[in-house]
Amino acid sequence: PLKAVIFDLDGVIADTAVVHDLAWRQLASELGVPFDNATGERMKGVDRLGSLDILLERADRRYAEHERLALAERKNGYYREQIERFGPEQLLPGARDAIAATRAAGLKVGLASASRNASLLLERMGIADLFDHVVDAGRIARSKPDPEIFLAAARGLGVEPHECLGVEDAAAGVDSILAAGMAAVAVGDSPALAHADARIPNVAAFDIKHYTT
Ligand code: B16
Ligand code: MG
Repeated sequence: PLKAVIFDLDGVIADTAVVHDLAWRQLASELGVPFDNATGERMKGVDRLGSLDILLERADRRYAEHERLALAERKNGYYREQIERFGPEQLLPGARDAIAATRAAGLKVGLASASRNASLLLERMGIADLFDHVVDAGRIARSKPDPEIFLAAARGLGVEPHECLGVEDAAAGVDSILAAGMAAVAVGDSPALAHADARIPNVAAFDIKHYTT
């Protein structure tokens, strides 16, 4: 039986995908590196340095480690400037209800986010109290699509992976959930999400009854 639901943050609960995208675009334009929609799509669910590597694939020179760290830090500054102003308005429609309904059904609720800004976002949006356990990129060694982050979330919740359902908007995230031995619900209509067990257009369409009966 299902005992827990583990949500992704960016693109599922919080309206941050476009904020990340704009911050990366700003950095790309400063570096004179081309950036298109496909580049942005590939970065979803990928951690900060991994995303920078995707951006730099089209750079005309190599960047040393210390330069890469400084560029990642610069992008994070642009991102932080925006999320400092975040409040409950930036919750995606239906997100709070989906989490509350999951709790009301007697299930545990976890968060598995590649973002090191995850805790700050939960606080700003006023939903930190709704999670039984939060795992972000700062607590794990291997990023999505590796299963580590979802496995760590299950462990923190005190449940087995096969008792969990993961909810993700990114292909790397769905891969991570499935590799962890969990059922995956994909949010969005990207063809890259076709391998999930179920698909919903957005988190407002998440109905916990659908998975518990
Ligand atoms: P930060 P998620 C991911 O969060 C985003 O989807 C991804 O685009 C971003 O690069 C990553 O967090 C790292 O974020 O720079 O804040 O540490 O979707 O796993 O919640
Ligand atoms: Mg996401």
